[in-house]
Amino acid sequence: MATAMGKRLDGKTILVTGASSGIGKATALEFARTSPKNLKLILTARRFDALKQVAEEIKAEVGEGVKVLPIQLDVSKKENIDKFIAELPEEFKEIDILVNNAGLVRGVAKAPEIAAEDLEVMFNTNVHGLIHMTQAVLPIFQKRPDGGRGDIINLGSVAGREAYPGGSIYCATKAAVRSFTDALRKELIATRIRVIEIDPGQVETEFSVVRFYGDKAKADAVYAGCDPLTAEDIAEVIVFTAGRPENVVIADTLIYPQHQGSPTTMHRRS
Ligand code: NDP
Ligand code: 8X3
Repeated sequence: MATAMGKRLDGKTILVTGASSGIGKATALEFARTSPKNLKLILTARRFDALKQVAEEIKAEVGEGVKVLPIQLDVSKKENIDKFIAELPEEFKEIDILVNNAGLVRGVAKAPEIAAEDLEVMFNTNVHGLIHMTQAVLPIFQKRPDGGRGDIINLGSVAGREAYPGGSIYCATKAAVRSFTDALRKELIATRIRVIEIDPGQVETEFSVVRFYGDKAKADAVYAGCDPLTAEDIAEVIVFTAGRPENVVIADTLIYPQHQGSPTTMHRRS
């Protein structure tokens, strides 16, 4: 029997950016599990083979009720996003939920040692990409009655609330996401468009492997003696926010694992 949340999500078209791993992949799977009878999922990332694998996992788990469209997309360039929206197949054009999840951190350098390339990649992906995608999808929402309908779910971070040494650029990108999200919610107040921010603390995904440029040992050390959140923990929160009744907006969230109290306040088992 379908849950109330499953019924509310039934028939929706959902776009998840950064769905090839971590939180994005888990979110795609969680949406499919929650509403397995009639759902459309558009999954994007740069790694197309990984997206196809996610599509296969969803099909194996829930069957044919969830239609998955994997599309290769680098969100860091506006022209890619415009082309992607323009070329969406007719049956996937009416997006109802946008999960702006694609994002990354590169390095732990402190000024003046921050590489120009890392600065550009982080801002172009986490900030420009999220804003360009939001601007590309909003007109679809705004064509609907009552000023518009749809959900925009942005992945911020605890790092956007409290900056830490060695994370200045990543923290600045997530602070920018927070400001943009807050302003957007206010700009859309006369519509039925919900604007939602998800701010996780420490989640074990490919995030730290990317931060340390592929050095798995350094990434593993980040989680040593801790019980970090899983991608599934955050996926459940994302799907919960999208699955609320239309008049309920979970505007903001902060999700920690038990051992964490801020980006730098951690209890580690000795
Ligand atoms: P992962 O590295 O596991 O996943 C990141 C996803 O973003 C991948 O699917 C990656 O796909 C995609 N991505 C990166 N760059 C681009 C790009 N230019 N264009 C399109 N897709 C891109 O990390 P997480 O799942 O942890 O991260 C997801 C989000 O959660 C990020 O926004 C991150 O900042 C945020 N977050 C993570 C936390 C953590 O501790 N892990 C805590 C708080 C927030 P591909 O490489 O195939 O392009
Ligand atoms: C990821 C959380 O604290 O590693 O957004 O930057 S942190």
